[in-house]
Amino acid sequence: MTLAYVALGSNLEQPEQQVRAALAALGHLAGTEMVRHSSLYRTAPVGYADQPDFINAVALLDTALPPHRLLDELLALEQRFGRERSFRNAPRVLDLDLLYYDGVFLEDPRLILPHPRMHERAFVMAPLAEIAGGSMLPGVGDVAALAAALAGDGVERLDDEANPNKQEQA
Ligand code: PH2
Ligand code: MG
Ligand code: MG
Repeated sequence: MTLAYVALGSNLEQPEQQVRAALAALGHLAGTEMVRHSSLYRTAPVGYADQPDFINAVALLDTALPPHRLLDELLALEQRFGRERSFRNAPRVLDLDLLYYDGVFLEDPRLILPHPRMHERAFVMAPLAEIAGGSMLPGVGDVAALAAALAGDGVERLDDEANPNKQEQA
């Protein structure tokens, strides 16, 4: 069992539906199962502000794919959803970022693990804390504490009765 956390983001073309469809598609990747995923979050854009709010979520996958193969599958899925790349942090139909892969540390031109900026982004840490709150991730830290330090900045959890993984927050 190899656990990998993936961040999802969309702010174009009905982002909620894009993220829900992408969550379903992740569980159908070769050799991969969805373990659980967070609720959807509406989040203010970070980095390049002049664009629509995002819908973000985080998924925990159990995968037989090695890290670069999983990355290839994530990028292929972005393509299938119609992702176009214009400039850095531009609005997008679907962004899938590999956050963390089974405690692996690596850095090459295509992939850095763990994701180097995840701990400073509330749009990643809030949904991650929902599904991995008790976890201490090597190279990242105490997920709940990091998320708490960001204080949910610009992040609002959507009511999601349909999500069986939903956990009430204190
Ligand atoms: N992704 C970025 C840059 N800024 N802001 C929000 N709220 N959500 C994102 O997913 C996001 C962002 C780069 O991938
Ligand atoms: Mg991203
Ligand atoms: Mg990306």
